[in-house]
Amino acid sequence: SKLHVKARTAEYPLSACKRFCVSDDKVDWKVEFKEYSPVSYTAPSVERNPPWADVDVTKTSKTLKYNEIDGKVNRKSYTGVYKVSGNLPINPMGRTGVVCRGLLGKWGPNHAADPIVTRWKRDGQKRLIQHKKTQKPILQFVAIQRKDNKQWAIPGGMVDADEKVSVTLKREFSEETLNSLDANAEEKRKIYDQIKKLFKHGTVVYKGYVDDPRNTDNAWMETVAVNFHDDNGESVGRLPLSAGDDAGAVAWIDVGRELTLYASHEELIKKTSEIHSAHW
Ligand code: RP5
Ligand code: MG
Ligand code: MG
Repeated sequence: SKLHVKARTAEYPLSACKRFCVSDDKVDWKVEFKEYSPVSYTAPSVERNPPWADVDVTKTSKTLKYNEIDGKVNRKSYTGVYKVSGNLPINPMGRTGVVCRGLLGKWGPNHAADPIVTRWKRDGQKRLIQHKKTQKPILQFVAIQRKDNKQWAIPGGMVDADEKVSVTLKREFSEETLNSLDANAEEKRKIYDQIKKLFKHGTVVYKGYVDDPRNTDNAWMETVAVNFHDDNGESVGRLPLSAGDDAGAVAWIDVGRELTLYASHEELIKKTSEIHSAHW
């Protein structure tokens, strides 16, 4: 499926590791694939055992509570109950050509949250701009250019241990798009108040598997994508943006089918344009 393509393209990000080739007809675990011999990869950043990573279950007898809330870590999948083979969770979307965790810290689902902040594109008189072809108003969303691969993306991030998704959404948006703002404490407080207000009313666009290039047979990304729309462009739509944290650049980008974005973000933005009957 379209949702599982980048997760099996040849090169694994930030490494020399090449995925074992899995053709479209061999993705499904139910299809026999005797020659399948995926490469094993755990990034040095994960092997160092940082606080955000699990123990290496291939090296200990410790078991994790898969498909459950395991202490402060949510190991449930939005896709349903996933299989566990031995003590390794199995990617519910199929083969990826890589085993172990790669760049991901958690075995099984790695939960993220994606804030999709939108406004309407307007002219100098603040009138909505319609697309010449479709006659539909054009939506804009806040995008960041990721430092790791230079691709444009929604400013999402991982849900921290014990963190509520609603908190992750605000935190990641602030860290990645407003962090290094050249504003004094008072101005920053005002900006944060506006974000808090806008983020009170979100529309869930998607919950589920993400076609992320870091996915493996035993670890994968899942997200909750929520749209926060500034309809009159008077709140967050007016904020000065400033790239911070994992972002190399930040911008309001026009929504349309010619967009190329990181992971499954094109799909998420397309769904958002449908919600608002905007140009696509
Ligand atoms: C994607 O990776 C998610 O959709 C989210 O945008 C992002 C989270 O990972 P980091 O930005 O923390 O690397 O799969
Ligand atoms: Mg991020
Ligand atoms: Mg981040």
